[in-house]
Amino acid sequence: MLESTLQRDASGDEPDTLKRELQQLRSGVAAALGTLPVASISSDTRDALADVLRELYTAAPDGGTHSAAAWALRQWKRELPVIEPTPTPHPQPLSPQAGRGETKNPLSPSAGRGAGVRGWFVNRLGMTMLEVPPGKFTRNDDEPDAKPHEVTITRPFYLCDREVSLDLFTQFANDPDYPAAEKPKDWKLEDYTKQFSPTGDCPVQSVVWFDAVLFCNWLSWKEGRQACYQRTGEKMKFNGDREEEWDVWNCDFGRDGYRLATEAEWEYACRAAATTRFAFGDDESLLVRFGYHVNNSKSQAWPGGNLLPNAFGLFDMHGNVWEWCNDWYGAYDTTAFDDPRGPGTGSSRVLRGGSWGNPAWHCRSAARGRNAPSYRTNSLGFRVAASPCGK
Ligand SMILES: [Ca+2]
Repeated sequence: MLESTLQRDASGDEPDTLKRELQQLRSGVAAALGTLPVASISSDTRDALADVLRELYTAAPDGGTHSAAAWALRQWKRELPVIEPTPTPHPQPLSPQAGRGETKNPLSPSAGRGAGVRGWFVNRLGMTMLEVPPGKFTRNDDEPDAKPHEVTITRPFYLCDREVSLDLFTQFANDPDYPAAEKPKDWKLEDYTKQFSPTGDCPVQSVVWFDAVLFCNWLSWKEGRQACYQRTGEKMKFNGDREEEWDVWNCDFGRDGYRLATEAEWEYACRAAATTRFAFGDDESLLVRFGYHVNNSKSQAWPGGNLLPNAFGLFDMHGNVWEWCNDWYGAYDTTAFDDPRGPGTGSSRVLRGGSWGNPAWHCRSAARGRNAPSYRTNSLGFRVAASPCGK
């Protein structure tokens, strides 16, 4: 049935609602297969189901099914098929003025979208970028005086299926072909880093916001895309435990490179259309299946993709490591509800999702964290996003 479902979907003839229902069915079945005790299934059936999962992993048009199938195959200790990376980025750099209707950028979900075209891709560094469709969510930080308000994400964007790994960040920090001035200043693969991320596929942590931004620019360079982040040339003072002077950075959302998600994009993606406290509902006892937090982490971060993804196919949005967002932290702007990007300046940057060291409450979709962009600790990491095109 699943195979015929795939074939029907590949025809591209179904209305959107049917497509969504089919996607939910496929991703739900894939995840459910991963929960079955493998020993209880005959080997013939097991092989046949593994073939279906591989097909879903490679050909599903939506990231939710792709990630659920990957998770199930890992539970069954089956190798994942190799996905060919997107061969080349956009052949001609997009101008920052590139409009919303642009379809030539391969990051655009509408680019070449026809029968069987996937809403996700794997880049040349092996990172899986998932399309997050536009939509609305209700923002409410659960504080007693907070007024819920609806926020709209007007454009699709891409978000990596997992946090940036220790291996990838180390590759960046050690890249001999990249200018030293554009690399992290004080990040080192020291014992304390390895202690909390014991293998290279664990998320990097102990990175400051500036390190995350530098990584995004390196990744854009590696992938032949335009750097989103530029220093303005200005400096700003900060008085924390000691006086600091920071470079002022600008993020150009019109560029086709990699960047951090805005706080609104992050929460929208974390919720994956759920209106409950977590993407999976309100019952925090279920968090052990979706996110590493104080009850299941054994006081460390864990490899991305170990636990169940959300409906968009994103792993570890709840817990594992906190994730730096692009925004300065501030009270929510309750006058602008489309694609909010936070205050123009501030003294701390937004962190989202909670970590291996936190109780469930700090890992819920609406929970806001913050710290100075120069703050470094073993529970802070990040994941990368990319605009589809244009501003
Ligand atoms: Ca996380």
